[in-house]
Amino acid sequence: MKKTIITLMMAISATISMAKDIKTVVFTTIPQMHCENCENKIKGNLRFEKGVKKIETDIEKQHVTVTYDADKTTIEKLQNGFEKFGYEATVVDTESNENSIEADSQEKND
Ligand SMILES: [Cu+2]
Repeated sequence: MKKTIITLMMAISATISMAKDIKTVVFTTIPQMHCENCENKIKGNLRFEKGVKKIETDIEKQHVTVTYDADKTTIEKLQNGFEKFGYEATVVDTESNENSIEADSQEKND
């Protein structure tokens, strides 16, 4: 039984070290988004930024949620990306993906 647990833990840590550092950040923008055209403008421009995986917009909350590869870009670089097409992006929330949360808890177990 103990062997099984150790094998399992080794398999999990191998998976974590191989996993990419994918993170999520939520921005709010100036100017605000008003319609589908604004959303498309942000999505259409930002998706060309290096390391951007996914962009979700929410007009009601004025949120632009960007999933990005933290090995390839940073929040600052993403904000610079917004500036290129005339938007100022402010961070309202950040969250790490499941893998990095698991990696954190495993460190405590050691
Ligand atoms: Cu608009």
